[in-house]
Amino acid sequence: MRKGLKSALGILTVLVLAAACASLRGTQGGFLDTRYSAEELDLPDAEKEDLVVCNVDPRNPGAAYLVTDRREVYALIPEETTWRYTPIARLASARPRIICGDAWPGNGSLPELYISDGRRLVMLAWTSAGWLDPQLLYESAARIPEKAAVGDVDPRTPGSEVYFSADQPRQAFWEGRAWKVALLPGPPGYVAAGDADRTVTGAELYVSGAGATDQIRYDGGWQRRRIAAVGTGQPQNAIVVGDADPTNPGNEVVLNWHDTNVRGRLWVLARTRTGWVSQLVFAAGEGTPWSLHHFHNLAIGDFDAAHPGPEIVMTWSPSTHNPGRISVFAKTGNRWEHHLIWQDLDEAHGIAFLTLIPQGRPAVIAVGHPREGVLLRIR
Ligand SMILES: [Ca+2]
Ligand SMILES: [Ca+2]
Ligand SMILES: [Ca+2]
Ligand SMILES: [Ca+2]
Repeated sequence: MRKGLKSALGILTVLVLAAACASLRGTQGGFLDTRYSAEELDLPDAEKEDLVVCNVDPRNPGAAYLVTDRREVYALIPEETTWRYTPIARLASARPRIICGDAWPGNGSLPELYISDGRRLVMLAWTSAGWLDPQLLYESAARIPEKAAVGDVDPRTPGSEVYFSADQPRQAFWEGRAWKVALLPGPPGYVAAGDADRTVTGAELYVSGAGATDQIRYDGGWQRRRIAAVGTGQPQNAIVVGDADPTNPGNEVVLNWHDTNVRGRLWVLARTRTGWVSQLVFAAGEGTPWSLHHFHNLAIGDFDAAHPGPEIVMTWSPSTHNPGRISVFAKTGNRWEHHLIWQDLDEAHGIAFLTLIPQGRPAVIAVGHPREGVLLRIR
């Protein structure tokens, strides 16, 4: 990190620490499911694009990492009654997306942060010497539109690789001394990596574009095949792999989509004994005058004990920007339930599950525009 920036960030940290002392306020109106409590978080005063909860820094287990439109990456560190936040890097792009995973052996089994930063894919890693300068993994001619994905999809490399899409889907992998990037087959799309197919050993890659979601795996060569044709004609906004459906063993692929004049849809793709099945979980705007539905990020976790098994949480808006909403989707028997648990005037974008230390209580943290951050817990 350049010296001038480092000292500027140091001064900023002190100011931020002072401001954070009075950080907890009651939620300022808006809708909230009475089973939950909400804390409005005093976070960096910039549009918050995305966040991830990650044990990237062993000094701060349970910390969240935030990227803003002011090109900053912050560590958000939960403390007894407040949150401390501190800048850790400055990047190039105003619309970054962030994920966490372990694809770099240079800091052992600690995970790293991978940020789609405009046309660049960047790694932020903590080592025993501190935060490394942002490492450029790839610079693309085309924009890298969404989050990268980390998973051990390729058996030829030890451990996990990083996947992303620009003009085509690509794989970045650490080759002992340097990052290498290889092309994957087929058209680009939003990517997710994980083990959602028990008939294929290990993790698979999922690439989802307009009206088509494909599985990519390595079996003596890259193989790509269609598993769903949902979201016809329009791009989706998020895709994740996790155990979303308790009635189907193991993980599923969850994705949403929206575009102008299209009613948003949330889908779960499940590999059953007989093949891939697409389940429509939520169709926003049926029977309403709304024509725009911006679905944002998704996360999967077992958060709410009122539902046995896991839940999906999603940030979205019933119109172009606000209000921001958080919904929970949970499957009981054959039925997907929808609970709108939070709504406020600010837009909600990034969302992640969190375990509050030391209480060990589960919580959901969400951030958005123009400046809100909210922490939801079960009462
Ligand atoms: Ca590592
Ligand atoms: Ca591998
Ligand atoms: Ca598998
Ligand atoms: Ca499942």
